[in-house]
Amino acid sequence: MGKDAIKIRGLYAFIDAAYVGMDGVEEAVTGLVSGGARIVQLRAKDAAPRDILIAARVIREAATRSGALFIVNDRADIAMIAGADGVHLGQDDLPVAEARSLLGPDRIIGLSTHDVKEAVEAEALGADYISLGPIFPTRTKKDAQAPRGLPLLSEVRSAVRLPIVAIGGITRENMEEVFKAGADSVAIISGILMEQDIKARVASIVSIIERPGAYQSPPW
Ligand code: TZP
Ligand code: MG
Repeated sequence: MGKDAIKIRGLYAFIDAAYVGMDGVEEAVTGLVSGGARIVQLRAKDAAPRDILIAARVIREAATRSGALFIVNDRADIAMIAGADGVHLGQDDLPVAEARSLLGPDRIIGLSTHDVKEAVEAEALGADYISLGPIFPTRTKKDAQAPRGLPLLSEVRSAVRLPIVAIGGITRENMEEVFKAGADSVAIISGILMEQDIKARVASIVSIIERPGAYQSPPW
């Protein structure tokens, strides 16, 4: 496990260009980190690689100033060039081994999973954390698979030691049951980025997560 993977816990926040636009990246990252986000992922599905790189550099600076981890979605090359802390790969992106050879042992590699088999494989492949989802219905991911539900999250929790980032339809209101089902971290996209005041929403989520006893401690 990369040395920073242990930091994959609590809120996993996003800068998703579908919500904030490429022009809104700087304002969004400022809102997220000033609200207390410790992990931010850049997700820009429809942007050109050179525009993703520009956005990544903006986020890199803001994340460095605040000490947050910065993860780039899909693109190990852009993660490397921008000096991100890691990359988040889908099942059809570069294989973990190839991304690892690009990024080296210390960068974080996350892998999207949808069932127990993929989760166990991800661990064997050397991923540092997995995402699991969609837990609930979501409108953010156009090609999302059917909602997995909390029982599957608990099954995956028993099957792997890696940090689990639960994703899909998670909100401030339902995140506590997601942690209780075994998530180490909750990914929340629309539940933050559709808010008028991103900073206030993040601060509110973080204060709930940090309340003593609000969720189970990671096993590692
Ligand atoms: N992967 C599985 S569900 C999802 C992704 C990227 C979208 C989650 O977005 P939201 O708005 O938090 O439901
Ligand atoms: Mg992807």
